[in-house]
Formats: sequence, structure tokens, C-alpha cells
Amino acid sequence: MLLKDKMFLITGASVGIGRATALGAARHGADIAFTYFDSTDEKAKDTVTAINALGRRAIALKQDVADPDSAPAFVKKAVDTYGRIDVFVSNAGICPFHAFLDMPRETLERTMRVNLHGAYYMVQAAANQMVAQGHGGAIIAVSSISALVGGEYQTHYTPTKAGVLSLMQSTAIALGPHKIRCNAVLPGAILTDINKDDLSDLKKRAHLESRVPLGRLGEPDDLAGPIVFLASDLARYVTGAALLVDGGMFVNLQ
Ligand code: NAD
Ligand code: RM4
Repeated sequence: MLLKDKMFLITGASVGIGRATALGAARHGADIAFTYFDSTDEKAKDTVTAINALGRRAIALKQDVADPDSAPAFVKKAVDTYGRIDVFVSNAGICPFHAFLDMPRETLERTMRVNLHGAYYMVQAAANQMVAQGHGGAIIAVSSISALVGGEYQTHYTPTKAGVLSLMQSTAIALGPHKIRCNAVLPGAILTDINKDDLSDLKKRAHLESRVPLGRLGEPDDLAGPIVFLASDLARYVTGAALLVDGGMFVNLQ
């Protein structure tokens, strides 16, 4: 029970890495508040039911993280329900794969607004609440291996992931005096809805798999442990860190 009775907020947890992380935190004793947007309400309801089945409370808000007003609204709803917040995870993200030379302006700007601006406003709202509470906290952002390496069809996406990593480094400094730790996780290639179409190209999938020393692509649940660890007091002296969770893909040159 690494997160016993902690109030744990996460964006984008109806499916994928966010859902697995919310369930992992609930298994460790946390109550959960989460947002979602582009997936069905049924999936969000199912996540709430799964958290309740673990004996923990859960609330789900359908809201667009790209809307700056959604951040204070999410934090207020969580505080109204649970009285305080202890952990915030910025996870919501999109990656509409597209070539560089004809990238539609709207695709570029939407990806920036969801992945980077959304993370910024959410982290800011969560941090303001933690500072007002006065007893510190933990913030984790889901960046990516793509913060460190490029992707032909990800020229709009990889800069947002580098930005989120950089955000955790700067907020670690800004919030250290308030005992709020800020860290990033950098998943490799994890099998979720975000890359279902991309990985239906079996040649590409086999190429990515062949780069992973542990021999398989990741599952959403592979992220739950590292995020719970960073959220917990086991990581009490860890801030400004970047944790690759990629089966070794990044270091595999030859
Ligand atoms: P996913 O598509 O399975 O889940 C995305 C979640 O974000 C969903 O719950 C969705 O409702 C929510 N969401 C999407 N747009 C939103 C918006 N505008 N406002 C609020 N919520 C929104 O994807 P995933 O793979 O679980 O991705 C989660 C995070 O992990 C993303 O930030 C992604 O960049 C990152 N990531 C994923 C991989 C991977 O290989 N799957 C690798 C590295 C990083
Ligand atoms: C990740 C990484 C994966 C890709 C997802 C969408 O950051 O680049 O390979 O499938 O994003």
C-alpha cells in the first residue's frame, strides 16, 4: 500500500496508460479523480466501476484538457469531493500520425494545445492547490521516448513530449521549496488506442519489437508501477528525474 488514502488525480484515464495507472494507484490505496474526452462514456464508467471494485472512490469528468478553464475546474471538483489532492498525473495526449511536409495547421495546433498547453495548465492548477494546502505533493507527467528521438509521422507530437519533459524539470525547481516533487516517465512503444492504426503496419511493428531488448512492446500496466513509485514516499528524494519505461528500446543502438 504505497499510496494509502492519497487523493490521486490523473488526466485521460478512461483507457490505455491512464486507466492502468488509475487502477494501479487504487490497488495501492488511493482514491481517484480522472478526466477523459475522446473515448466513450461507457469506458469511463467501466474504469470508475473497476476502481470501486478495488474498494476505492472514483470520480470521472468529461472535459477537454486543451481548454485552459478545464484545469481549475478539475482540481475544484476533486477538492470539493475529497477535501484535498496529493498526487497529480498529466497523462492525456493525442498523436494523429501525419507526414511533415503537408501537416495541416489545425492538426499541429490541436496536438500542441492538448499535449503541451493542456499539461501546463493542469500542472499549474494542481500545484496551486498543493501550495495552498501546504504539505507538498507529487506531480508526474507522461512524456515519451519521443522526447529524446524523432518520428517521421510525429513532427507535431515529439516536440510536445520534449516540452512536457522540460516542464517537469523547470517545475521541479519552481516547486521544490513547496516540497512538491515533479518527475517525468518516458514510455516506449506501448500497445494502446493511440497507435492501433500505426502498428497495424506489421513491418513497422516488427521493426519496433526488434529494437526492444526485453523482446516485446509494452502494455499499459507496465507504466503503473513506475508512476506509483514516483508518486509514493519511496521516491521522496526524487525530483526533476526522467524515467524511461521502454523495455530498453532507447539504448539499443547495436
Ligand atoms: P490512449 O489513446 O489509449 O488514451 C488517451 C487518454 O487521453 C484517453 O483516456 C482519452 O480520453 C484522453 N484524452 C485524449 N484527448 C483528450 C483531451 N483533449 N482532453 C482530455 N482527455 C483526453 O493513449 P495512451 O497510449 O494511453 O496515451 C496516454 C499518454 O501516454 C499520452 O500522453 C501519450 O502521448 C503517452 N505515450 C504513449 C505511448 C504509447 O506507445 N502508447 C508512448 C509514449 C507516451
Ligand atoms: C509514443 C511513441 C510510440 C508511439 C506513441 C503514439 O510516444 O512514439 O512509438 O506509438 O507515442
